[in-house]
Amino acid sequence: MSDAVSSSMIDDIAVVKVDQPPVNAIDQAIRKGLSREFSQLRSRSNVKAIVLGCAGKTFIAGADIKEFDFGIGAPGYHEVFRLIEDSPVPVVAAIHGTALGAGTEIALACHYRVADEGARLGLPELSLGIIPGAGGTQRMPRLIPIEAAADMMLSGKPMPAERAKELGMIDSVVTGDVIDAAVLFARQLLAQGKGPRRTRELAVRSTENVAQVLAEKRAQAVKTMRGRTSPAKLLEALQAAAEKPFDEGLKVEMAVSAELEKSIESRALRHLFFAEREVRRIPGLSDNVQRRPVESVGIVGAGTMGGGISMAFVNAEIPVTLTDVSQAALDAGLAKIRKNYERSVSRGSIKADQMESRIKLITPTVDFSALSKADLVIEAVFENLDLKKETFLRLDQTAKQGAILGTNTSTLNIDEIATVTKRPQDVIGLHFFSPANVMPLLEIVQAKRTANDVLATAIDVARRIRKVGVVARVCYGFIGNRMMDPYGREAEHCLLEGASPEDVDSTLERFGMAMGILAVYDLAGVDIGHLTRLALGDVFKKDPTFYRPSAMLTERGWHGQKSGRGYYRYENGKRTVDPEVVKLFHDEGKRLGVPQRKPSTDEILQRCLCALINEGARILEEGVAVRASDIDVVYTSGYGFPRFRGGPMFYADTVGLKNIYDRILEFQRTLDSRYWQPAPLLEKLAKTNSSFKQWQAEKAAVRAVAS
Ligand code: 3H9
Repeated sequence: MSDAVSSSMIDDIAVVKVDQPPVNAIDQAIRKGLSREFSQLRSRSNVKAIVLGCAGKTFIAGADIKEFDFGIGAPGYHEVFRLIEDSPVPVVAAIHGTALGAGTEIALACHYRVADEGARLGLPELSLGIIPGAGGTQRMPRLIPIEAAADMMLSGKPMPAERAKELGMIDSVVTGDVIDAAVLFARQLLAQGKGPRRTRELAVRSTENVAQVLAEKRAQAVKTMRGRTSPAKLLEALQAAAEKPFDEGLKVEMAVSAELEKSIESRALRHLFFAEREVRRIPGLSDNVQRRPVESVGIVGAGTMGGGISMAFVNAEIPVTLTDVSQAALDAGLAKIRKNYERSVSRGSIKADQMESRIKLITPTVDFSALSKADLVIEAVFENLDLKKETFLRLDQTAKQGAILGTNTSTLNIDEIATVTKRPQDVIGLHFFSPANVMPLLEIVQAKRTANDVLATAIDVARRIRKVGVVARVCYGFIGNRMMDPYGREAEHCLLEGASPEDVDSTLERFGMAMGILAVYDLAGVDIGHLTRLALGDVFKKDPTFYRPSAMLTERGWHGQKSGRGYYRYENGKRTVDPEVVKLFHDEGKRLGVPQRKPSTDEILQRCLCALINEGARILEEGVAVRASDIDVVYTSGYGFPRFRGGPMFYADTVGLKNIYDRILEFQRTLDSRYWQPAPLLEKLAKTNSSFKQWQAEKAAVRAVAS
C-alpha cells in the first residue's frame, strides 16, 4: 500500500495529497494510491468536494520517466485520470511549483484548477521524444485555444500561472497556501451550487482552418526540429482532438504514445535526461564534502571568453571582478557584454532594468590585486601555456588563501599550470564553451592534485550558474576537444581526397549535427584551432596530411568568418562554396600523394563518427571520463551532436559496437592504418556482444559493492 498518497478531511472537503520527494513524479505506487483514495472517497456521502494537492516543493512534475523503460504497470494513467474526472463531486487541483507532463495532465482531468502565483505549467514531453500521453493532447485544447495548446506542447516551455489563467487553463491564481486556497475555492463552488465540470465534455477550442494551422506548425517543426519524428506525431494527435470525439481522439493519442515510447529518439532523450543529472555524482566524492563558499568571482581577461563567463556568473547574481591588462581592453569587453544584453532585451528575454542590474554586478579594473577578494578566480587569457603559467604565478601571489583557481584552458596540461603555484590543490580546470553565457556545458577538469572540496564546489557552482558540469581528467583536450581531434582529422582528410567542404558539412548536418565541422572551424577561427594543434608537434612531422587544409588556410590568412573566407566564402552574412579553396585542397592532396577517391557521403559520415566513438572508448578506458553517458552529455550540450541520437556513445550502442568495430577494421585496411587502431575497450565490448551502457552499469555495480 502506498502511503505517498493520503487523504484527510477539512469539514466536508477531502484533501488528497501526493507526497513523493523530490518532485512527486507519478509511478505505479502513486497511481495505485490515487486510485484507492478516489475510489474510497466516491463511496462516502459526507464528501462534498475534493482537493488534489502535493507536499514538498512542487506539484507533480510528470510521469516517472524511469517507468518507460520497463512498461507502465496497472493501473494505467487513463484509468486513474478517468476515475478522477468521473468523480460525482467537484475535484479542484491545487498547483504550486511546476506542474509538468502527467502533472499538468492530471490537473486537466480535475474539474477546476487553482494555482499559486509562482506556479508554472508545462507539457515538456517532446523533450523526451514522446507526446503528452495521459490525455493532454485531447483535454488541453478543450481548455485553451488549440493553437496555443500546440505551441505549448511544441516548445515544451512551462507557462506562468497568470498566463495559463488568461488562456483558460487555470480558474484562480492565488497567494499563500495553495491547498487552503483550493479548499476555499471548493467551498465557493458548493455555495454557488456548481458541480463537476468535466474537461472531456467541453468542446475543443478549434478554428475553421485548424488543419492549415497545424500543417503550418508541422512545416515549421520539420525545419526547427530537424530529424525528429515526435513533433509531427504530436500534431497528428492534436488534429484528432479537433476532428474526433474525445474517446476516439484519445485512441489516437494512445497509439502514437505507444509507438514513440519505444522509439530510439525517445530512448535517446530519456537517456540524456538521466545522464545530465548523473554527471553530478563522482565515484569516491562524498556528498558530505564541505563546499567552499563562492560569493564572488574574479575573471582574468575581458575577451570573448572572459566576457561570456562574467555574464554567466552575474546572470546567477554572483558578482564579478573583471580584469584585463589595459583600460581599452576592459572597455571593449564591457561594451561587448552590454551589446549582448541589449540583444536579449530587444528579444524580450530580459528587461532593461535586469540588464542594468546585471552589468552593475561586474566591477571592471586593471588592478590585478582587486582579485584578492574573490572566492573563485577564473583565468581566461589566450590559449598559450607560458601565458597561463605566468597568470597563475601572479594569481598565487594575489588570491586569498582558500580561493579556488580555475583555468579556462581547452587543451593545455593543467597539472603543469598548477605546478607554478604553491597551492596546486586549489587549481582546477573550468572549460567554458563559447558563447559562455549561452552554452550549457562546463567541463570541470580535475587535475592530479585538485582537492576534493574544490571539485565538489566546482560541481555545485556549475549548477548555480545553470550549466551542466561534466568532470574530466587531464589529457590533451580533455573529453570534448580530445575526441574532436580525430573527428576533424577525418573531415579534413576527406578534403584532400576530393570531397568539398560542403560534401563534408552537409553529410554531418543531415545526420543531425547542429553545424558541419568545417563551418564550425570557420566560426571559431581556423587559426585558433591550428595554433592549438601546433602543440601536438610530432604528428605534423610524421604525417604531412594531418590537418593540412587547416594549416593552408591559416598560412593564407583565411581564418574563417572573421576574415571573410576560410573553408567557405562569407559575403553579406552569406556562406558560399569557394571553388578556389576546393581546388587548393585537391591539388595539395595530389601533391602529397593522397589517393583521389572522393569518398561517398556514407563513408564521410562513418569515418567521422567511428573516429569519434573510438576515441571516446579510449577516454573511458583511461578514466578521462567517468562514464560513457558523461561523454554523451559533453557532445550533446557542447558540440552540437543531435540530442535525438543520445550522444556518440549511446548512438554507438544503438548501431551495435560490433558494427562500429568492423567498420574501423575496414578503414584500417583501406585508409591510413596508423589512425585506425580499434580502442581495446571497444574491441573487448564488440567481441563480447556488450555495449557501453552495459559496461557502465557493470562498473557502477562493482563500485557499489566496494563502497
Ligand atoms: C510524462 O509526464 C509523460 C506523460 O505525458 C504520459 C504518461 C503516460 N521522473 O532536475 P532535478 C528526478 S513525461 C523521474 O535535479 P530540479 C531527477 O532525475 C515527464 N525522475 O531537480 C533527479 O533525481 P536525482 C514529464 C525525475 O529542482 C531529481 O528528480 N516531466 C523526474 O533542478 C531532481 O531533479 C518532465 O519532463 C521524472 N519525471 O528540477 C519533468 N523529474 O536527484 C522532468 C525529476 O536522483 N523534470 N526527476 O538525480 C524536470 O524538469 C525537473 O526535474 C524539475 C525539477 C523542473 C521538476
